[in-house]
Amino acid sequence: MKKHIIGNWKMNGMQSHLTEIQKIDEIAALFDNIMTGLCVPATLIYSAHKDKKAVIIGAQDCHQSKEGAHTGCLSAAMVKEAGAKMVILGHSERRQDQGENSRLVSQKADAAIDNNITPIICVGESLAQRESGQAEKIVSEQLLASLPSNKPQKMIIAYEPIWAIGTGKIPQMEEVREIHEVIFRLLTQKYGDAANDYPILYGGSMNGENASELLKLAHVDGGLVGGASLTADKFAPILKAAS
Ligand code: G2H
Repeated sequence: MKKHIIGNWKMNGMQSHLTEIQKIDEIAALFDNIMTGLCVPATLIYSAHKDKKAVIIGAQDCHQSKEGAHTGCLSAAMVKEAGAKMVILGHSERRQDQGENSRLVSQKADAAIDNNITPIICVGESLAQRESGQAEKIVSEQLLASLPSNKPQKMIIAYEPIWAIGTGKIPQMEEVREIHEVIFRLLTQKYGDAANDYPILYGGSMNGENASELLKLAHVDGGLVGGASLTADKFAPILKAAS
């Protein structure tokens, strides 16, 4: 499987940053052994996806319903029409800020799949859960409850320990390896050989310095990168490490 390096721009990025996406696209085109993606704010999806050689554009959320009275929300069909080919679902920031739970994430994954968009389903434990030895249990429960109703053709899982997000701290390599193995095992139990087709990404303070060690671990098929995806000069070393 190709390594998947996907940027998550979160609530960052104005029209003036499209030039940065252009630069990232040019660099991504040099690495045809990597699937490079950028999940940008909804306001940038359309402009960002136009005329791209290599980088795949994604959204950061979609609603679980097809359409209707949901002020301020965007359906999977809408982000697809704008140009998104994938969508981040259940990021811990949304689980915290918007109170999203795994059942809702699963419904959103169904909506994404119905519209031919690849769901990127995020799971991860808090520091308190990690310190009390519950990381494996929490991640397993979250994962199983967040998966779509049916076996998907395409799906990406991102393991993001909450305490590593935007903090510059990352877990011990062995801790990352253990959780990725647990995720792979659960996917295999549920989907059989198809589990080999679902990339499992690590997310949380991945950068040009730690990427190569993380990406060498078994079942770490790529990274979901926040801060270090905002500029081409920070993102490029991660692509290089993955190549
Ligand atoms: C984790 C990650 C991107 P950062 O949320 O999904 O962000 O790399 O800034 O920790």
